Amino acid sequence: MLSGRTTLAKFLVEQLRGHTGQHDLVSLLNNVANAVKTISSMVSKGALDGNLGSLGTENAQGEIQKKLDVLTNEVMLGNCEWSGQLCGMASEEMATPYPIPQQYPQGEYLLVFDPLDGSSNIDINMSVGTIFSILRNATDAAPSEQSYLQAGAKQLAAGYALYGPATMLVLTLGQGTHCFTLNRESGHFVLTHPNLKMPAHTSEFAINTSNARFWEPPVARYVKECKEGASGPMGRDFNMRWIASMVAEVHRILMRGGIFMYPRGGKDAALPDRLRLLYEANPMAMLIEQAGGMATTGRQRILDIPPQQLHQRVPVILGSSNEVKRIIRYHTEHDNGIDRPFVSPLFQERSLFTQDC
Ligand code: AFP
Repeated sequence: MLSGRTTLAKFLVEQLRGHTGQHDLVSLLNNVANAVKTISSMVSKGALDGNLGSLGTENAQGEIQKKLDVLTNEVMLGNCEWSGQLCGMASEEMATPYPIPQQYPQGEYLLVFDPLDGSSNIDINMSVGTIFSILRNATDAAPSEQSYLQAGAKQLAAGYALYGPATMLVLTLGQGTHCFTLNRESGHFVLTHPNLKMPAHTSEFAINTSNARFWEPPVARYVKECKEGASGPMGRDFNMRWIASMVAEVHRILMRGGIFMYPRGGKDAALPDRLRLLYEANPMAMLIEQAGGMATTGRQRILDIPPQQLHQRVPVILGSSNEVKRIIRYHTEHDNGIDRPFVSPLFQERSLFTQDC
């Protein structure tokens, strides 16, 4: 019994009424939602289906694939390839784009996704998610890899599913960010958090501090000040969270504010950035902006980045707007050379203050 509540199917028809290509986008998003329901069921079985653990293969970025990375990728392909809205798909788990098989009608949209983000958490029964983004193929020709290299500002829709205690689908079509909860009895996604608006102000930050020695000075400065709390320049105490699952992290921030950072500076010098632009940073940036937040590399709005490669990685700083603005300012000050720590000339030479005289 839905008690008059809005289902995803009804919401999509109402949001897209009168838009060009309305029926195709509604059908495509319903297919994505069906894939999400299947993935939700798969991950909820835990070890019962024998699907946990590594597969022993590597994905396009050289990361060891979990069995569920590959299985969930197949679920997304299988649910979305047949119904005529898409002309191609690309995912974290495939080195090159997937053309829609010839036996199916070809559409005008491109679907880009990470089928199981945070999958290193799956074996310990922590929250994971699926992230997706929909683009329009700019020409009538069959899409090439180049067709996917569109700035995030061109996304027609973006969203994620969070597989936590409840399965939630968070979606934007460019008119706000809306959150649906899966009713497992009826099988419907029900609109539970319409038009999310995140607070501009926050006292909660999320970053993997084990990478601190690799951070650029503006990020190190910000985190140092958060840790100084009420006794530092922030003038208030901060709290820290790190789940190592971007979907869960972004969901917390959408719900109660906060800031998430995966900035430049990884343990691997050859891969200084961690998160992927097309299927992690761009969809999350659109959702955050549509809820009143901001998303940046520190020096550039995420949604304005012209992609150069399908699996391109970028620094990501997103969340409550006041804090994101502060970090952008720290980057600007650093780049202009005006945030250098003050060093007293008294300490430069042998002096009264040195211990070795
Ligand atoms: P996996 O999908 O390989 O688990 O990576 C998850 C992720 O891309 C993102 O969801 C997390 O924010 C981030 O990596 C966690 O990175 P750390 O392992 O450095 O904490």
